[in-house]
Amino acid sequence: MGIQRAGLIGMMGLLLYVGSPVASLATMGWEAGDMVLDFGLNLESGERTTLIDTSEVGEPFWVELTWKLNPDHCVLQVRESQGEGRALVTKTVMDDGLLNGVVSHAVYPQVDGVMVTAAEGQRCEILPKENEFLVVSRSKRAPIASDKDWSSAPIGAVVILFRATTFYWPSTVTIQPGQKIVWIYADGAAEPHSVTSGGCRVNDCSGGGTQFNSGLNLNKPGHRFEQVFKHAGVFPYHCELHLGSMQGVVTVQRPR
Ligand SMILES: [Cu+2]
Repeated sequence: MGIQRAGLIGMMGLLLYVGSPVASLATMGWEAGDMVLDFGLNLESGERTTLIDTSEVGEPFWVELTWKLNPDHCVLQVRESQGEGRALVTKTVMDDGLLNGVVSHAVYPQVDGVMVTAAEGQRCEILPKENEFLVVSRSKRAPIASDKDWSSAPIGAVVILFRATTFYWPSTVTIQPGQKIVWIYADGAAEPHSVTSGGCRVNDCSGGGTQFNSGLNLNKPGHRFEQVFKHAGVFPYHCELHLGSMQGVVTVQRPR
């Protein structure tokens, strides 16, 4: 799948899909330094690989990390320079909880490098069948808050859009009234997707988008769309581009 589609580049024992350095992709919505790893990482016990650092970027850089990995196997790290002497310090990346731990998230304003290390005695891989991925974004992305007054609503669920034309995962979620769902783009392909309200009869999804619609704007790694659901009900949705394969349902119900 992804190998033919994304054009994987082998580097230091891992395969990764790099956005901006490939000039032909620059027009497809990718921004400098964006990177998605959705498989191909394979590190032996204690082995470390640098995903991106200042030798590539030129100067310390802002970075946003979104990931779902086995924390017992893979340790995500950043290197920062600290103090007067700008001594380099390597620290383990900690989930800031923005996405409720369903998917891990962290932002660092100025790092010298992003690395992954396999824990002692473990092999670090990104397993597609476990829905694992790692997104490294170097451009800031404001969530598209469709309902601004509610942007601080508690997160009821996080849905991952990935492996283009495949699906939303999980495709069915249940939350409580007043909670929001965050959809995250985590695919190595530069293919746009949408989150559009409305159910489909097989491939006929006409009349959708009346309740919420991201538009076909989800095409960058780490890109997000969020929607708060105030009222109980069943809310099917779909992708405007992949009608048959990308459909999901949000059920909003009061706790019993
Ligand atoms: Cu789609």
